[in-house]
Amino acid sequence: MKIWLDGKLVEENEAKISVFDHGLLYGDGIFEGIRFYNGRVFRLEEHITRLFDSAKAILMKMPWTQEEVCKYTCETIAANGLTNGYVRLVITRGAGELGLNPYQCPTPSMFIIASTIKLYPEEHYQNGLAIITCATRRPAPAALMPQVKSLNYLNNVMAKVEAIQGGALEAVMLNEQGYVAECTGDNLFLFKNGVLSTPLISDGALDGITRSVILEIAEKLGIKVTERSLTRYDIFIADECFLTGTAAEVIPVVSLDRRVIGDGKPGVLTKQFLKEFHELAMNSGTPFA
Ligand code: PXG
Repeated sequence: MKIWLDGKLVEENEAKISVFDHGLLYGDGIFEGIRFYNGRVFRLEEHITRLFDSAKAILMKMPWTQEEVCKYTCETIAANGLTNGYVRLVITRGAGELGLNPYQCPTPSMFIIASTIKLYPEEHYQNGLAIITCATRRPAPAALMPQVKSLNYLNNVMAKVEAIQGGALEAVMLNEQGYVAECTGDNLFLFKNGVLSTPLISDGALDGITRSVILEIAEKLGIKVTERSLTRYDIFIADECFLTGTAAEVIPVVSLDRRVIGDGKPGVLTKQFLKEFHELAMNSGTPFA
């Protein structure tokens, strides 16, 4: 596997970063996960824009332009001979002295990995996912900005552990007020009486790219959407529920905390959104070959 690292494509075993890198020492850095389908990168510009917004928010001065980062992303995928898969971009604060001060790190490091990812077994895309609510809360937006796709994922990792230990593959995370924020690596949607609802970003959700694709599809289909504070109650009484994310794509949810949602099968509207999503994914995007 060829890895893009600070301007060069190198072999995997040569792709190394310093133990003094603040990305490793403090989680001081940002990332993006992007899928490519059929020789085209899905929503590349949106992902790279979010990456640069994350950089701006954490005062990281980017030595590359957005166009350059798009180009390096495409080059890395092409160099690995992949047609469908997943590309991960990581930008760390770079190597510096010990101590939190990011100004100790003169230049950020970037690496790009083009690979594949599978979050959930195929059967759950057909039959739906059983999820649980975890006790681990999302940090308050004033503590850690939810829009920043940072390298601080310990909160999400601990929530994922709770899911697994509770016999589920994914967990709903609540914020400090008890409102639904999102899952550990996906945004959450539900349908009630034909209306699509999803939590507010200010309730602690990442402003997901797949989330915005779903909102576009809803607009195209003329389905009413509300972005609002949701509680577990709203999920319990929902007709349908599904999760979205680059890695997860669109996956139906059929129970929460062992309570059946709707009729316990992936819903009609969810299936329609799944289909629309795959059509968009397979037929749009930035060619990389
Ligand atoms: N919430 C969180 C906390 C995420 O990390 C999403 C929502 C969905 O956002 P997008 O923009 O992808 O629709 C994410 C994204 C991985 C992996 O390696 C995780 C994500 C994306 C890609 C890979 O587990 N999470």
